[in-house]
Amino acid sequence: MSVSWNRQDNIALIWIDNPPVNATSHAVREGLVTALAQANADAAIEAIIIACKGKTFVAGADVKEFGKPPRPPFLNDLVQLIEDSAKPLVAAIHGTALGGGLEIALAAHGRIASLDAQLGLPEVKLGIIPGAGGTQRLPRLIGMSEAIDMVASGKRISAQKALDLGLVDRISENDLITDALTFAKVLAQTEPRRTGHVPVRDFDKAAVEAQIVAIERKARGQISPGEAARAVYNAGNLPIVEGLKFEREKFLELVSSEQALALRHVFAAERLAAKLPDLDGVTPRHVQNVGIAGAGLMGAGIAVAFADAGYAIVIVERDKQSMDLGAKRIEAIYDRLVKSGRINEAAKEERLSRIGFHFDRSAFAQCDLVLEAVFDDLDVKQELFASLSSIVRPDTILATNTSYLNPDSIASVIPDPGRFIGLHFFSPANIMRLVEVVRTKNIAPDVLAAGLAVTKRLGKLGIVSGVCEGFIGNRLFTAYRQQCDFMLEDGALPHEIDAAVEAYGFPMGPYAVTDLAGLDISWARRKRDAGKRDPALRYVAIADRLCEAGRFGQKTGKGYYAYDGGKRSIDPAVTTLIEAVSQEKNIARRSFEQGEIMAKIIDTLVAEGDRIIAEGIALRASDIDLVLINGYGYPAWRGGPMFQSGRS
Ligand code: 3H9
Repeated sequence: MSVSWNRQDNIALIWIDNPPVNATSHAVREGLVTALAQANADAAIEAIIIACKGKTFVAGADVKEFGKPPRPPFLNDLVQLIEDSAKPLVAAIHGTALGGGLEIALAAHGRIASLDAQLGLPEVKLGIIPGAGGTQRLPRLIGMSEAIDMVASGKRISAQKALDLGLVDRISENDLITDALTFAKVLAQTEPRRTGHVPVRDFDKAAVEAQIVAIERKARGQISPGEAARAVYNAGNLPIVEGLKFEREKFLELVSSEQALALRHVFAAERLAAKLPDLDGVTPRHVQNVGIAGAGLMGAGIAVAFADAGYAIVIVERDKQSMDLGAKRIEAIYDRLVKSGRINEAAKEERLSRIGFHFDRSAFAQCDLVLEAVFDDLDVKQELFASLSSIVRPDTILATNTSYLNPDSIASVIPDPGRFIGLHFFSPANIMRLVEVVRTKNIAPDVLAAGLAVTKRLGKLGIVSGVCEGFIGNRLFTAYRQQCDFMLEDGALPHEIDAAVEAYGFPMGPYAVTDLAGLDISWARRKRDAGKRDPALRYVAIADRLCEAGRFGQKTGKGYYAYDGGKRSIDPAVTTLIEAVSQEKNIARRSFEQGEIMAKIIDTLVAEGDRIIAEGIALRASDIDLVLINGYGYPAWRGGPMFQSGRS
């Protein structure tokens, strides 16, 4: 039975029990309709509580039912029944109240949440808008601008923030059901407050319209955030019945759109990525105390990511000066987070208190995992791990964050390579969601499982990669950049390629990205590897020529573009340089349409993705899509190149 109810005192406790996340599947909707009717018909019942078994309140509509013909009772009708309930009704929220789950809670007459609960309307991330009243009821509780922000971003908020905004009425710090019963008894003495009848507070129309325009611009081609914002805006301009009608129609239109299909692919792909056939039933090796070697840009970001997730961290730098610099770097990251309002001063202090700074490796002795983020040089890393082997426990996991070195070569210096793993973070590590979990040659199953468990606890997306030059991500990126360079040499210009890529939905084109990152590091690598290059392969010398001219990107005021006064502009000198390179190879330059540029890029990514899968580096096509979306700005609403090509 996915819905049941019992009485406690004179309160009906309706329980939803639909693992894993109590989604409002058909049986749940049917069960709720029946339970509500029974509880309302029972003369002894004074108030009703809706609560959930398991680890969470309702986390949304059942996404597995999307794309299938809808079966009544529909969620929006059920939500209306809840609001119309003659007897006062309380939603008792623990875990997450998301999407349709929050819509149920919004229609209740009172909401109580446990302290660690999270609430949100994440529908836009699935390419849709809330379809059961969320756009109309949320602004009635928290105001127009806050509601637009929450619905269009899809972000979750904490119970405390929900209380501050007026989204929940009470927080339970003890037993949720006991506190919900107390609350329900209070509500039983009053007329139910029906959210749909609450007027939307006055708001500044011009400011909200500007907010919506900004949301649409930021969505870069994704439809749902703007549509969601406009649906919420209706709550301030239309009677609720009309607002609900518009919302429902828009929901039904979007749920079968291409973008929603692509985003559902991403949703399913993310859950699949964590499932490895050979790890079935394997318990991850335990990790709580984490050591990080090196507190440069990468190490500092990684330390913050671990501290944010509640780990205890030991950082070791090679001397006092580097250690102090590392500590300053980490503090600076937290200062920025405090300044932007993402965390408060107390949270900063608490997280910093869990990071210990040392300049002696013996501080790693008690760590469950030691991750290096030192200079990307084989000798440096081998020396580190060779010395660690005699410091840490025999079961301590050793991890490298290398981007380009072979982790198996690094592991060759330790006696037990089964405990060696690659954890390749992307920069800035406390922000970027992707982590490549590198399956080294001799890795123990519980170490690989630990890699995935740790990335999940960090709130990141771990994608398992085999060992190859650049792993999955940088290998795809290299192929993509090479294709762009071919087009430059054949007749396109940097701004044309950047414009095509940005119009497709990437936040930045490849040449703007390169200018931002700097051209010098990859130039140094090319020079170092020049001897290994196959002379029969096409080589584009444009980047080398730019570097020879001292154009290292934004930091030198010029790269693929000029940056006079920091503002990017097309530089005729670069056009001349590119044309000269084409001429040296007798290439007759031609023009490229945006569509052709993108078709070539996608074909290249798909071909490289196919090779990566054929070599067993990636497990599945959908992992290729996830790496590009989460590491390189590929627009999620397009699903990824493998999805576009029908491979995933
Ligand atoms: C919506 O509500 C529309 C309404 O406005 C209108 C309707 C008319 N449905 O993520 P996990 C499964 S749209 C079905 O690894 P966690 C998931 O596939 C919905 N299944 O766990 C996986 O199953 P499996 C709005 C779902 O603890 C298992 O649960 N809601 C759903 O890391 C565990 O998932 C959302 O978008 C679902 N809605 O995180 C919420 N959700 O093992 C989406 C999960 O067989 N969900 N499953 O692959 C989440 O954000 C996370 O799952 C959650 C738990 C935070 C809840």
